Amino acid sequence: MRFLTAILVFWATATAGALAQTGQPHDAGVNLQRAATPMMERITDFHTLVLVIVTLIVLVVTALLIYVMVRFRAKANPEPSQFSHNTLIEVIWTAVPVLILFIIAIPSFRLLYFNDVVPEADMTIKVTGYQWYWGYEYPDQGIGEYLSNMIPDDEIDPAAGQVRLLSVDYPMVIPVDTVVRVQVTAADVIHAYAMPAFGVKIDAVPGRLNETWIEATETGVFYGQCSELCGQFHAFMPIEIHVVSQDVYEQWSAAVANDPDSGNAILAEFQSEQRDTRLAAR
Ligand SMILES: [Cu+2]
Repeated sequence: MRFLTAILVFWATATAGALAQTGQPHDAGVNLQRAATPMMERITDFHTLVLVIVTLIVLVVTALLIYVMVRFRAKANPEPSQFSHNTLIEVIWTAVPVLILFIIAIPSFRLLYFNDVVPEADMTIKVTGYQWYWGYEYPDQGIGEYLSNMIPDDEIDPAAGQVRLLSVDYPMVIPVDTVVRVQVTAADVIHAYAMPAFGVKIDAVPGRLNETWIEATETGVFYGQCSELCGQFHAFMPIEIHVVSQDVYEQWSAAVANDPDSGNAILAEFQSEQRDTRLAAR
């Protein structure tokens, strides 16, 4: 019992940590990152449902094993019984797993469909994976492709909120509460575009245009990583997405078309405002 309590306390602490820090991994994190899109909310719910089911199965099977080991041990049964079949039991142990699979399959297929079908999108971003960085292009806004490289360790500025191995020089930027169609491809080898807090993970394949969608429900900075082994610097091509308000997005998209650094200045200002509001709210 004390062991279970320890696990629960550990889990609660880890979840509290997740609440403090959205969009990035944190120490002692055992759970999924906190959801920032309807997609990730559904994935988290489904994960919880399956976790409950597998936990119950493990408990029932363990209890049955212990019961059998104790009740039918050789010492207590010097005369073993000779029967070999029990139709009722055999029907039950076939039917119950089938039923459990059905209970899992129905929400699973619904989730797959929700994930696969892009709702009416307000804008489109084309993402291209390269060895070893990402390129972002905004055809609707006339923003040609710009490249996004990881900031090396010796240039990381923690005071500016930069995170080692996750922060990039020019992040992808999207407005909050907007359906964004994301088209993903690659220019050399297969990469994968993954953003845990958004429930997005999609292969970037040369010569193919894969499609997914994001509808971020809160502003902030979110981090992901390439999730397909793509060579020597696979671990060093992170994805950074800034979710900003609609008018900051418009300012950014107007600025970035001419000068990417002025776009970054707008993002930095928005993030420091957000940090101040969060600190004031404490
Ligand atoms: Cu890659």
